[in-house]
This record gives sequence, structure tokens and C-alpha cells, in this order.
Amino acid sequence: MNSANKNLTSDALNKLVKAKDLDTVDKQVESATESNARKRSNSEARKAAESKTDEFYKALEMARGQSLLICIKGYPDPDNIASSLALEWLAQLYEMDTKIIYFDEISHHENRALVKKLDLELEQYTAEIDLTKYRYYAINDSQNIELPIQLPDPCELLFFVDHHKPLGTVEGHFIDIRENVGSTSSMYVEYIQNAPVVFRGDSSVETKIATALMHGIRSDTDDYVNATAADYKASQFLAPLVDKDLLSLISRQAISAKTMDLTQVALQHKDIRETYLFSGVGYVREEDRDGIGQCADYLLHREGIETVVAYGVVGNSFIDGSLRTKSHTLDPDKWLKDVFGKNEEGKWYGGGRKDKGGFQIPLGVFSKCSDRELLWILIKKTIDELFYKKIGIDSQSSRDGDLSTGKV
Ligand SMILES: [Mn+2]
Repeated sequence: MNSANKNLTSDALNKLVKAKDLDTVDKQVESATESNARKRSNSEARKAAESKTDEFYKALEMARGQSLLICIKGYPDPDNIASSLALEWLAQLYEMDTKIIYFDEISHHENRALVKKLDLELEQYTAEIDLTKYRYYAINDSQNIELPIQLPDPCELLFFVDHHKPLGTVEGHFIDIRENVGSTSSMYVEYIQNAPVVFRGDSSVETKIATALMHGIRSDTDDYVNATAADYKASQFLAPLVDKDLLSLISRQAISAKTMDLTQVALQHKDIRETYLFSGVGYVREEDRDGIGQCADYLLHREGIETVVAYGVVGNSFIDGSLRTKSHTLDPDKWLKDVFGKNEEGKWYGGGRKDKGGFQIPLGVFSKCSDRELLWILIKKTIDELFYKKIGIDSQSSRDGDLSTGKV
């Protein structure tokens, strides 16, 4: 121990001894012990993260010079898009030839703005794109490895990085799933911080990536309400590197006219049961499906409501629903799985994370029904009865008895 440390220690001891109240001493000792325990668990978490980062770079080294297809599954969102950009930057440091593709329409107007304002080169999958040259593929920010297309044969899963509860088994070269992190973007910031090249954010590409990652973190943590230490740390690293004007441009919380209309319909058809609010919004166009989640977000602000489920028929082909909750006890993932179960292939119709979830049920042959009003009545009745059963309410006691069609 050097003399400076000795002085510090004896100073600290003096302060403790001088404390008038013995209780204070106890409390200080206690809090020192607690903070040591916290430090220990922090350092354990840091070690685990470090070894994952090492593993990440080993996988990149192994795949050096090869081609990598980065797949955005589901509706492209800020966290997924940013993670894909970060992975592309990292893979290119290892001379990898990369392409980012997505499958579903970018439906949310803010996400379209993100792609446009950042001038991103994302390509929507079409059968014309030749994927045979890809040796590896990657999936970020998704609960499972299922893709809507069959990749050509020797294409192996190189990276799977996510922060949700995994669905099914994931096998691949590098897998990093951390449920205690609020966004996949934060996990990528950790890799980036350990990159062989310093990420300075001083090139336009790096500024773009930093801005997208910051937006990804904010968007997935509901503006830091659900952020964890890892998300704050990642944001601290990104803060000096982002383009603030660009960030405010892409994260402006404007509500589209369509979502407003949808919210109005949802309010008209709301069905409040205890602390639950259910709302069937009727038929929704494919490009407006994100509006269902946004109106569920909005309805959750209603006083006395803890859980909202909004649903509708999207693109005349499936029932799409969003669950939002501020309940301390309701687990959206479990709740939706209990309500809807699995399809015949053993795939769950719904799932979620801490405070939100969603479900999709294909209409199958019923989509051919010529009487849309009648079909909606049947759908609404079926779904509502499932909800009532789940929360233990008799469906006969339907408050308004109204099965009106929520046409949009
Ligand atoms: Mn995410």
C-alpha cells in the first residue's frame, strides 16, 4: 500500500470513528459491503461481456474475407436496422462482403424516415436476388432463427445477437442472447468499443451508425424508461458521436393521420374489463399495421388501465394484435402464449418481452369469406372470448353486447 492510499484509508477510518452515532457506522459499513457486492456482480457481468466480445471477434476472424448476408426479420425497426448497420461496419473490417436484406415492408413511418434520412442501402428481398454466393448469414434482434425464405445450402448462421427470450433452439457459430439488456444496439456498441479500429464517428458512415444505434437504444427502451446499465453505458459512448440534428429528425414522435384514425376506432370499440382494455379495430391495411401497436401504446395512458390489447385484421390475411402493459405481474410472453397456444407446427401464435407483446394468427381459408362484416364479428367474438377466459370473466356478461364492425 502506498502512502497516499494509507492516508485515504486512515482518513476514512477517522471519519467512521468520528461519526457520532454508531448506527451511522453500521450503515456505512453495510453500504460499503453492498457496494462491494454490487462491484463484484458488475465485474462478473463485465467479464462475461468481455468473453462474449472476444468470441465475437474470433467468429469474425474465422470468417475473414467471406460473404455475409445480414437478414432483418419481421418489420424492420430502429434496433434491428442499427444492429445490422453496426454488424456491416464490423464485418467490413474483416474484408467481408456484406449485404443487408429485409423481407417485410417497412411499415412504420418513422422507420421509413430513418432509412430515408440516413440514406441506407437496405434491400428488400425478391426472388431475383441471387443469394447463392453467401457463405454465412446473420440474424439480429429476433427471438428465433426461422427465415421466411430458404437460404442456399452451405450458408451457415454466423451471428445471432438478441435481447429477447429465445424461442426454440439457436445453433450457429456465434450466439449472444442477453435478456438483461434493453436493446440489441447496446450489445453491438459493446463489440464496437473493442473493435481493432477505433470507432470515432468522424466519418459520415460512422456518424450514421452512431446515430442509428442511439435511436435504436432509445426506441427499444421506451426513451430509457426500460433501459439497463448496458444501455446507459452504450449511450454514454455514442453521445459525443451522434448527429443531433439527424437524431431529432428521425426520432420525432409524429403520429400519422392513419394511426390517429385507428386510435379513434380503437377508442370507439374499447372494452374495459377490470384493469384490461381490449379493442378490435377491424380491417387494417398492411402498410398501417404498426398503427395497431401505436394505438395500444396510446390507450395504455388511460387512467386505471394496466394492460391493453389492440387487434385487427391486417392485409385481409391475418389477425394481428399488440399487447402493452404496465402491470408488475403480467408477463406478456406467457400471457399471449397461454391465450393463443401453438399452431400445428408447434410455433407459438404470440410472444413478447417485459412490457409488450404481439400475436399473429393467419386467417387461412377464412380470408376468402365474401362477407367481411360477418367474418369480423366471428373473429372478434372468438378473440374476445379467449381474453375473457384468460382473465376469468364470463363472456355472457359482455358490457355493451356490441359486436359492431370496426371498419377502417
Ligand atoms: Mn430490440
